[in-house]
Amino acid sequence: MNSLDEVLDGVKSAAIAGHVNPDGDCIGSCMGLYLYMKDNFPAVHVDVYLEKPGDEFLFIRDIDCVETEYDSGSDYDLMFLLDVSSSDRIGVAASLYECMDNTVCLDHHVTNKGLGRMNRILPKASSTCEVLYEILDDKKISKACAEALYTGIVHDTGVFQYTNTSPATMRAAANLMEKGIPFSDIVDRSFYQKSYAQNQLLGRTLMESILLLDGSCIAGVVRQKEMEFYGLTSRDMDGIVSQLRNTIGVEVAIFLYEKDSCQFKVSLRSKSYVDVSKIASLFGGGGHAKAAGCIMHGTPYDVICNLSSQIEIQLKEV
Ligand SMILES: [Mn+2]
Repeated sequence: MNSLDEVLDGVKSAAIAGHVNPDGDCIGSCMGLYLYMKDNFPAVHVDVYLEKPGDEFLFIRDIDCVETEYDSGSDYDLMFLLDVSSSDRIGVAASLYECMDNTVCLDHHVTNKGLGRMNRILPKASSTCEVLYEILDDKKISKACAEALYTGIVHDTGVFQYTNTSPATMRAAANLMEKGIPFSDIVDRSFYQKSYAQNQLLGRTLMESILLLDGSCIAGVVRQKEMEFYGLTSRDMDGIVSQLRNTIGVEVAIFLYEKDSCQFKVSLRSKSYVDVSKIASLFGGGGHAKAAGCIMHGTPYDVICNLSSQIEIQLKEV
């Protein structure tokens, strides 16, 4: 698959779907593709299915057109799966996927085994937005589409910081910048800006974090009652794990937040040599070498012990 044109040949209707709990890259790639198709393929009917995007993404054009529920009466010639690594991660359009034969998956998760009938999965790419950008015609990318794609690249590279950032990433970002997008505002508004309550919880989580494995691992936990106290939800937890990872001497950061009683969403980040996607996979999750996640059950103590023993195995291999 080298271009979107070949994928859309003969297609009259298409659905675009991202993953559960959509992040900047998921929203940016879904909206980027949606806007590109609206701008350049007006004859193709296109719908985008996502869980309600966070307020920090409201600047993206037509984000109010996102469908947050799938009506089983709607059918399509083609379904795009963007930034989705496995079928259990498809968000609101999961039941559509089950009855679709013609599916195209664009992704960069190393754990993706080929979710679509056609796949473009590039584990070395910074983001799904970068994977998508490569099959679009740059001349046909509007400013609004460029804003969406730039947002995704910014989010998945931690503002061009993580090692998944390559010269190709920078070239794609530079070309998007040429469209005259407000790049500084996009970074500030969608990535760095936090509410007062989010900062309060971040500070508290850092204060109560613990160091393990001689300081090479750090763990932070947020319980349900704390989220309730600050009036926060799961999507407000973004950024806590990367702040934990910033600690000098730490190779792996573990962040847990309680989804249900004794059920935790686990985020793992590593700095240089531990492959956290392998650890997340052991517990039924997935992701990338340096950023991965899974769901685990038990007390925070049990969960952290189970994770840290796996981390220790990899630390000893070095
Ligand atoms: Mn991504």
